[in-house]
Amino acid sequence: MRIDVISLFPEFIQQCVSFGVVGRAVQRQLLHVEAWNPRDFAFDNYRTIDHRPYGGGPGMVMMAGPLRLALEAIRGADARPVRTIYLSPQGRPLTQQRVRELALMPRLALLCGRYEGVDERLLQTEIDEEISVGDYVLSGGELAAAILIDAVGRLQDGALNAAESAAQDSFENGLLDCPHYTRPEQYEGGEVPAVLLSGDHKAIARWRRMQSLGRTWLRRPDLLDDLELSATDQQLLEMFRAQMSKDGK
Ligand code: 4H6
Repeated sequence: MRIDVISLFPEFIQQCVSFGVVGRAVQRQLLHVEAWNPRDFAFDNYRTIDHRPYGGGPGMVMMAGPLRLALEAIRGADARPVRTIYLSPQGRPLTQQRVRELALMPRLALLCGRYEGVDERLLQTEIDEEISVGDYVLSGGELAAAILIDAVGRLQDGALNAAESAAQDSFENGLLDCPHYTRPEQYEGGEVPAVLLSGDHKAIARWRRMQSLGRTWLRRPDLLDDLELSATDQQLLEMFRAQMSKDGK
């Protein structure tokens, strides 16, 4: 997969994809990320890419012209079709479901806004999809783009090793992850749940499923609305609730 990013801070984008799982995917050539500076497509000697907003008001707006030229160069850099995405607070909230779909595309082009954003006419004519990474405001689209690249990059075939693939099952199944424990057995008075030390693999799997269900119910009940729980899952959730009221938590 190839991802082109239009950003006033191309070095930041390159840095973001140089570590961990995604860095490894880039090294293995499962993922290619190219960053483009709109200033390189400006029309004047000052390399101007922004201007004052029509109608007045504070701040500046990124001009359509240089961004269109950048996108044209990006399209020409590879014959495969490109899906163009603008990262903004006005976008549709990103979900793991959409991440899975985007991860299958041959090419993405990500437009990172700065200042007050981008001239609406560029968005109307050049952008396929507007995405938000959450209901909060960032000073630029770069971190949002980095989130999207990370999420789709780690899903490229061969990016994750066996252990990492297993670990992702948790959110993939629509539930929150269960708690995890490692050495030492006693830590600052906190104990490891006895079942995890029992060696009873079926009991451990049941406990983890119960914790996943219980935590989703407590923290993200909205996620349960989208699921059809099996009879076993409903029982496990009942057990979680019963234990909670017993423990007075
Ligand atoms: C487009 C339009 C994405 C991009 C405006 C980007 C949050 C998200 C930006 C802006 C982003 C998200 C510029 C508006 C700075 C605020 C860049 N913020 N902003 N939730 N900021 O995905 O001022």
